Amino acid sequence: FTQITDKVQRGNYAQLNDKDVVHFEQLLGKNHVLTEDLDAYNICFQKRIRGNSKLVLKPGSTDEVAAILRHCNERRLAVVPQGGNTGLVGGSVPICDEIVLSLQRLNKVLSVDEVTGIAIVEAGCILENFDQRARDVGLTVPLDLGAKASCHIGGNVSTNAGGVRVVRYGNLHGSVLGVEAVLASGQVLDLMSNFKKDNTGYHMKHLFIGSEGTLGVVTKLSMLCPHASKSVNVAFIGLNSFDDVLKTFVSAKRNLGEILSSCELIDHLAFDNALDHYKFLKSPITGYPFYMLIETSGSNATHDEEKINQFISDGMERGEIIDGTVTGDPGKVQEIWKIREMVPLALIEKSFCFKYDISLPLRDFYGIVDVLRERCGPLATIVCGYGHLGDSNLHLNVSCEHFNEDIYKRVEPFVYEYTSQLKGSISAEHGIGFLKKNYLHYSKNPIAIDWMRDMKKMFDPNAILNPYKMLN
Ligand code: FAD
Ligand code: S2G
Ligand code: ZN
Repeated sequence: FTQITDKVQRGNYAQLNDKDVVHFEQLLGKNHVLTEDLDAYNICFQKRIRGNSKLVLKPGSTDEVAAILRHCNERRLAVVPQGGNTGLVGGSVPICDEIVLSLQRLNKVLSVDEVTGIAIVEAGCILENFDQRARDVGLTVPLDLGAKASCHIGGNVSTNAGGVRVVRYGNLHGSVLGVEAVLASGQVLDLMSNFKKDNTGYHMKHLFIGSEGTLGVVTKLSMLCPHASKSVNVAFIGLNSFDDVLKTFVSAKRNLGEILSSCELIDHLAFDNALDHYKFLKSPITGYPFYMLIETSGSNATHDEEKINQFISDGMERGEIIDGTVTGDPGKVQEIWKIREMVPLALIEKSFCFKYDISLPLRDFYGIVDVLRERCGPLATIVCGYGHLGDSNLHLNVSCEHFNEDIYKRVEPFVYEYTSQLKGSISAEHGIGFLKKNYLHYSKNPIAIDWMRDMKKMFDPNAILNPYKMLN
């Protein structure tokens, strides 16, 4: 563990005592109050942070969440809300000894209406389970990311997660219709809505989308789920230059239009590393500097296949696409998506990696990878880039055997300064959490940060919700 948490001064929160534990056991029942074997809740996904929580609480209802927060607020006990604990910015684990409030038990899909497309779901529902329930009635959740088997929809809302379908469905500010959240005081704020249109005053649901557990605990939400597409095709193509990648992206938007549902980029270092690390991965093509995964989702297979095949052959004719494969076979589609999904895991598993999740102007999307490769030289084992080209969201990774100051000084704050100079975002989709809070000012001006602080004080005057995160 890079003991980055050692330098944190514990806030003046109360210490948990036996009376608190008894109170929670009476409230929740003993088996929903954990005081042992808490590593899974204390350690973040990337194993970079180990908190020191002595208590994990698993409420089974909104009222129980409210009762927990009322008690913690009165006692000034710090709390970290936790979903699937797949977050990548250290936002979901304790930094000191905060109580972990796990939403695991609030995991029901309450309703999915195939006529209106509106689903009502509890925050602790695992994304993949939610999507399965939606598919049972011909709908799908307008969000898909590599962590779907573990992340919760409440965690997705709290981080305003992006994923691989934003180019088609937009982000959660558009598809979430309403939320129910419990404030630090224990007050339940019902902002649920079953309508796309509800212009009655301030649109407060947006405050909880992306607030990373610092303003309230999301317990329920309503979401507009599109119809699952009858015809899904994936093109996996090899290209020689980033210039050709951009041209191909423009052509995809122009010639695939309304059926385009994903446009992902993988550079050869990220691609080769994934195939080298996971022998089960099978790729129809290899040996190119860049790969694009372009997915279409439509309602007419014949129409779609014609369009995507035309798109590929035109791109090859212009020499922008060198090689590629197109498939609508569900098994092969899965196989190709698996390559993209395993890219980040291969990097995390292989060695230490500095991870950057940044929004950059599309023309500058990849330049930073070459610049960093130059800057790090032999200090880095891999400097690679992949991500959501369709959203101008690059995932830049600098890998090295072990964390070392030399390389750290070459990448930070350089990456953030570079991003800020291009007016990009230092966190495109993963949020700020604990790991990025010292860099917030690269993407938010001081006045905006002051207002964020004022809002935090208004919603959580005792600062018990997810302390040490997002704001210094
Ligand atoms: P957690 O990690 O448990 O928590 C995340 C944050 O939300 C924390 O601050 C926590 O306090 C807060 N929180 C959680 N639940 C609640 C709640 N109910 N109420 C209030 N606050 C809450 N992210 C992307 O955006 N796009 C991707 O493509 C993507 N791909 C990933 C791939 C892999 C392999 C992995 C491991 C992660 C990936 N992520 C991605 C990051 C992560 O999955 C997302 O941030 C996800 O939304 C986190 O959901 P979670 O339930 O695990 O939340
Ligand atoms: C992705 C996952 C984690 C990372 O693969 O889309 O969001 O940064 C990322 O590699
Ligand atoms: Zn991503």
